[in-house]
Order: sequence, then structure tokens, then C-alpha cells
Amino acid sequence: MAAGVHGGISDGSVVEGNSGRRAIAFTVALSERATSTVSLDYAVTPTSASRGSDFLAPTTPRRLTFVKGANGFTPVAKMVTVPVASDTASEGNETFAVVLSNPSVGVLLADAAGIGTIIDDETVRRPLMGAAVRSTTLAQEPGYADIAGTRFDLLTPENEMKWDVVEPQRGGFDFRAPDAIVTFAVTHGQTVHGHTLAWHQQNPAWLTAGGFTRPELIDILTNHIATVVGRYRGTVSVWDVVNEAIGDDASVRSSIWTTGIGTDAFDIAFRAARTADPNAKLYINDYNIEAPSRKSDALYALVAGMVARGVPIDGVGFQTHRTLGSISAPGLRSQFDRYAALGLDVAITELDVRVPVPASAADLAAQADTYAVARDACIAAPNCASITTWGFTDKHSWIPYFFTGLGAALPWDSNLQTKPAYDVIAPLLRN
Ligand code: 9MR
Repeated sequence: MAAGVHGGISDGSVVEGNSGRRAIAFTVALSERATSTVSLDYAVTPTSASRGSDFLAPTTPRRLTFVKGANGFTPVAKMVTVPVASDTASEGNETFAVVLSNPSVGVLLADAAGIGTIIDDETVRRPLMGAAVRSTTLAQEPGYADIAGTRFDLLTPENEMKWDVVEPQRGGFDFRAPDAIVTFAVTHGQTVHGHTLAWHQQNPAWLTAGGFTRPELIDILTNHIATVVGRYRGTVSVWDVVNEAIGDDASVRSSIWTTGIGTDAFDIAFRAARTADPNAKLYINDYNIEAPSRKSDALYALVAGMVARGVPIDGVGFQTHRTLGSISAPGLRSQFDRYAALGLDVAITELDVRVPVPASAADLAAQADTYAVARDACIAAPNCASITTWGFTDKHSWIPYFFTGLGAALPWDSNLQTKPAYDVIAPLLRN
């Protein structure tokens, strides 16, 4: 048997049910003989002992990634929901099988309940896991700081690197807030995703109402990028150089940059960033580009033009602010793959999935499924570098302030308790 991975699934049990779905909890463990990173696809499927039509069909395979730590592999607890045809009074008697669908090499194990499991040892690359954080909350809430510092590989300042914070007066820079996050990340062995250098929002009035000429604006933009990127050279590993370049009408958005400088504003920004830190990855970042659309095509055309002109761009950030069920694996892959063909990375940069609040258990289960689509698309795409959630706790999320009646969009709830969406990303998190 190839690299000799052994493992098993145990403790399968139906933990909750309603007329449309069952939630099933189980634990996956790997033996210490496996290599450092192992991915397993699993699906829940009907068994001969399950009552006929209760389980409609096997679930779509989902992927678990194990990373070997100093103490070996940690067993992973999972909860998965499956569609069922009808409610029954005897949920506790139902049986199911959790099947690992990588059967090319491996061993068939069975636990006490007779659950067959086939184990494989395909080695996968693991995307970095990140979260957007707020400097004031890091300083004020120890529970928040603990999760931020211990579970993620990468932190994105949610607002602290934006123009209105960093350059509130022309040439007058204030780095206190971004420095606090960068210092926190370095202390915790994390990297930083810088956000953002050219955007149409959160710009100070001196900039937007200054009546500057094109040469003046080029000078202002390049000086800002040289100063900010230069300050964090070597610690900020990736920058959203340009944010939200394409409007909802699929044309290049008008902003202080595109109207004041012109169509070459973004090229100028990328070149200035490369000069300031030759090793940082340079991204363009946008929303509603997670599937084929006029907007995603417009972004692709913009990026392909940059590549053709030799503009130093390394990747495309997919914000992924979504609603339940609004992304699909084929949709995401169609976009990831065409940037791979240009030689570019992609990343999921601002993931959240908003639901009506107070959130129902069914919506939180469906939310986990939407998170799983994003996670699995990134794991499967060789050019997907990272998955970052926009915040991590519902206590500190932009959603309720922007969408009346919606919220609960993140993996931890307002009391820092984990939600079903957490179980989806947990295999990729630190610890
Ligand atoms: O989450 C950010 C929120 O706190 C700010 O008030 C808002 C200002 O426009 O920006 C939010 O972050 C945005 C990010 O910078 C770009 N993509 C969309 C995010 C949510 O609006």
C-alpha cells in the first residue's frame, strides 16, 4: 500500500433532525504514519440498514485536510447535514455510512457501528487561512485577540490601511492603527494581507475634493504607495493594490483615480507597489466575480490587459461576500482557472455568508454548505493561495450595518462560540 495511511471514522451518530435534513456528527482520525498533509474526501451515503427513502442520495463529496503538527494528527470532528425525504419519530435508529472516496490506495476499516471507511493519502497543498481584524478590538477583547492570534495564518486589517486612516493629511501619515495589527501578526508568527492602496471609498476629503491635476494625483498616489508599502516591506506579504475597479454595470468604475489620472491609474499603482516591495504579491480585489457574469468578464479583460502590458500583477482577490447557496464549485473554478491560465494566483479575500437574523438552525447549516463550496473550490484550485473571512465573529461584522435584518455571517457567533460554518474551515485552521 502506497505511503501507508491508516485511519478511521468513528462515533457516527444522528444528532439532530427535522423534516428536511439530518445533521450527522462523526470523527475522523489518521494514523501517525501519514505524510505531513493529507486530504480525504468524504460523503454521507445511505446504507442497507437505513430506512429506505429517508436518505435521498449520497452527499456531494467534501474534502478534509489534515496537517500534521508537533503532536501528530488531531482527530477532526465533523458535522454534516444530509437531505432526507420525511421526518420520522425514531431518528436514533437510523444508520448511515460516512465513506471516504479516495479508494486508489488505502485500507478499509470498520468501526463498531459497521461504518466502512476507505482511506487514501493524496497529499494536497493547503491554502493559508486568514481573517480581517480590527485593531481596537484586538486591544480591548482578549477572547477575540486569542482566536485572531492562534487560529489564522494571515490577518487583514479591515479598515486600518485605508487612505482615510493612513494619510489623513496630504503627506501626513498615521501608522498607529496599522502598526498595531502588523505587530500583533508578527508576534503571533502570522503574515499580513494589506488592504488597500487604490479604492473609490474611504478616501480623505483633501484627496477627493482637492481639485488636483493628473500629474499631482500621480505624485500623490505613487508617494502614498511608496510610503505605505515601503514601511511594511517584508512583513505584508500580499497587497490589494486596487480594490473594486469594476462597477456593478461592468464598466471600469469612475473614481478619483480613473477620472483624475485616467485608464493607466491602476498600472501606475501596481508599478509603484512592485518598486516599493519587489517580494510582495500584488492583487486586484473585487466582489460579485465568483461566477461567469458581465462583471467578472470585465475584470478578466482588465487583468488580461495588464498582463499583456507587463504590469506587475500577481493575483486576483475574490471578496466572496455572499448569500446562502449563491456560489457554486463550477462557477468559482471557471474564474480561478482562467486566471491560472494567465499565470496568476487567486484568493478568497473577504468571505462571509449573510443570513436573516436571528439565524435559524437550518440557515446556519445551509451557511456551512456555502462556506464548504468556497473552501473546496480553493483547495481544489492549484492557484488558490488563501481563504480569508471578513472578520471571524458575528460580534464584529460589517453586515448588520449595511444590510437591515441580515447578519450572523461568520464562523463564530457573537459570544465567540463556534457555528456549523466553523466546522467547515476548522480542518484548515491552526491548532
Ligand atoms: O468592513 C468594512 C467596514 O467596517 C467599513 O465601514 C466599510 C467602509 O466602506 O468597508 C468594509 O470593508 C469593505 C472592504 O474594505 C472592501 N470590500 C467590501 C467590504 C465590506 O463593505
